[in-house]
Amino acid sequence: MTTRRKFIVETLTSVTAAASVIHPAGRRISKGLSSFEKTFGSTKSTNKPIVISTWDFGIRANEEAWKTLSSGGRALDAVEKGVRIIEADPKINTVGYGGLPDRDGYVTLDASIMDENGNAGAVAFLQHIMHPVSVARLIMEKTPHVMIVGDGALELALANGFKKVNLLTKESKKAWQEWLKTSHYIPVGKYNHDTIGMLALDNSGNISGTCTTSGIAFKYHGRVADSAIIGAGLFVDNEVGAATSTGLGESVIKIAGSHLVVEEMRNGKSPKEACEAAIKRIAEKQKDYKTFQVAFIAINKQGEVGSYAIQKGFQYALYKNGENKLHDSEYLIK
Ligand code: SD4
Repeated sequence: MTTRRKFIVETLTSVTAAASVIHPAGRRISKGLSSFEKTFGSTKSTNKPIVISTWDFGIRANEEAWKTLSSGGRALDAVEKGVRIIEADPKINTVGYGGLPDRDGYVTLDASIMDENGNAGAVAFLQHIMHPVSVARLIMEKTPHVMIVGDGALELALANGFKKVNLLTKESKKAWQEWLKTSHYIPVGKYNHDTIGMLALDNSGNISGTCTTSGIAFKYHGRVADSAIIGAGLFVDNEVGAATSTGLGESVIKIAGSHLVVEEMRNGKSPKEACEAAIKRIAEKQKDYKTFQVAFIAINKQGEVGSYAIQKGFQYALYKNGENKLHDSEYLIK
């Protein structure tokens, strides 16, 4: 006679066996588990909530995001609030207010956001608004579109209560005037980038992400790069995970970087392995890859994280289990 306990164990074993396949790379991956997981919960350990973001200023952004996450809030709210701290900081000259201008002296901002339902919003070539992340969210939630740029985005923001501000600080203006003396443009500089990308998994198990930047300093007027492009600088698939990037945006766009990272996770790779695969794709396809920096960070549904960069020096901030720490990323060029 089958006891109830034995029946449950046997049922679980057969459901698990039926629902798991061995990936060619040897990792056991979950396939079609959603009804199983709905009934019995995840078979893997879960670190929730968790937030990860790029560079050392990610520590401060994580701190803010954690307030929302630790009180049971939504990952979408957490990532928006987190990166707003960096957007508003005039001392950070790569994001939002205080960002270095383009070659003509205009500060133009790019941002994107995605929620757990696959909704996406993006804004590019936006001037005079301190919080492009919130404009991206506005576009996602209040318009039928994914991306609005330039004057149209500014008009939309102003009509929805955003304030018009001068984003060019004294310091950034001075740096631009200094640059004008030579007008030497080095978009491929290894260190000319510090975009903030942030990914979070909330207590409900939902993932959201965002990416926001003033882009590469002294870029062409009108230049838009990965941070505003869904699939390049940011991608979230709540069934699998999320990824975001920093570094030379043109390079990331050419391989649809963040989407590639998420697809690699879907096919069984860990977040770190997936980031590494995307960096290796750049190295295979772009001959000049040694001359610039690109880095990805990623998170999966189980709350595992990872990162990989082309060059040494990339760091990411990770807040989990109540601890907020800066980590050195692994990288390709040793
Ligand atoms: C861009 N990915 O615009 C961004 C650069 C970056 O701080 O990381 N900027 O290409």
